[in-house]
Amino acid sequence: MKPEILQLSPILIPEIRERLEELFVIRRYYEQSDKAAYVAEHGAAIRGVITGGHTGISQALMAQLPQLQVVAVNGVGTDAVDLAYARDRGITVTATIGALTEDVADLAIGLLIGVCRGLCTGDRYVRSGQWATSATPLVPLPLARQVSGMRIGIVGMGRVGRAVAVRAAAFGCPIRYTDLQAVDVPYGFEPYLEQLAADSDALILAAAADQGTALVDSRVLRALGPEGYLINIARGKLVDEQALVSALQAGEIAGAALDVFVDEPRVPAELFEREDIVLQPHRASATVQTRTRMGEMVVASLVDVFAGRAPKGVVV
Ligand code: 8YV
Repeated sequence: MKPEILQLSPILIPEIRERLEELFVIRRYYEQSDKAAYVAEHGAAIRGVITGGHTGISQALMAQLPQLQVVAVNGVGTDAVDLAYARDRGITVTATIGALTEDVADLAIGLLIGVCRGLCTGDRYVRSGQWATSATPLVPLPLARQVSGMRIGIVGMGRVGRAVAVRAAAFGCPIRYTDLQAVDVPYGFEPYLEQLAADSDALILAAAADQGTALVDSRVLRALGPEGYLINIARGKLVDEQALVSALQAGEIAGAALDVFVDEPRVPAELFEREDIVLQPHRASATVQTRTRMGEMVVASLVDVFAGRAPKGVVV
């Protein structure tokens, strides 16, 4: 009998979907309008869960799955999984560690360039026909901010933080970082985030959000200052979003580029009209290549656990 899997978020790669269908009975929770009734009907037989990094799984849902052996996170963040509860119940939690590092770092740099060079503003300007009809087409938009050589502050020097640093270094950017402690990297460690912000032209958030606290508050934003940019490719909850909106409105920082938000897919409406902002719908890992690798790791985790083998990427 094929093991039954509750799938909490979609997988977009057809080959991975086919493989999952071959190996398991897939119960698509995310497609159900009456989720409680669906779990009441199928919960007792579920042995595995597939979820996304942002979606995670609550203790309440795990509690309705008495045979649950494994939660395979199709992502690297496990802040939305109740890990303590999973550990107590002996449920294995895996993540696609290492699979998405390069893509997330690529997008961090893309966002940095995007906001500093006003790429989305320029795109809108051309598409809307404003350039063609401008009285001064040779000076179409205000001058942008140079990226090469910017002082970059990285928050979280894990896999993604390091990959961001390598890329930023190639742009001739001096790099400093903060983390819980100094790690073995050729960049300067700054224990205080506020100080790092004060010493940076752009702050790039690449930290895990397991503590659930908003590290970037109004003080950090003020320290970043009116010439400073905030880039977030980690988790929305690392930032006090209202403080960010206020800081932008007051001109306390120069701009922000965000792939993640506190209450996705809801984004503060005050951000929509601003030209000093670049917004993305949480898609830093969303390339065919990376999502294929991630999907393969999810399949392997489930197969390994059901075969009694230790899977890769075990978090708990
Ligand atoms: C994914 C993420 O978008 O890895 C994470 O923690 O948030 C993202 O890479 C997500 O997990 C896709 O399901």
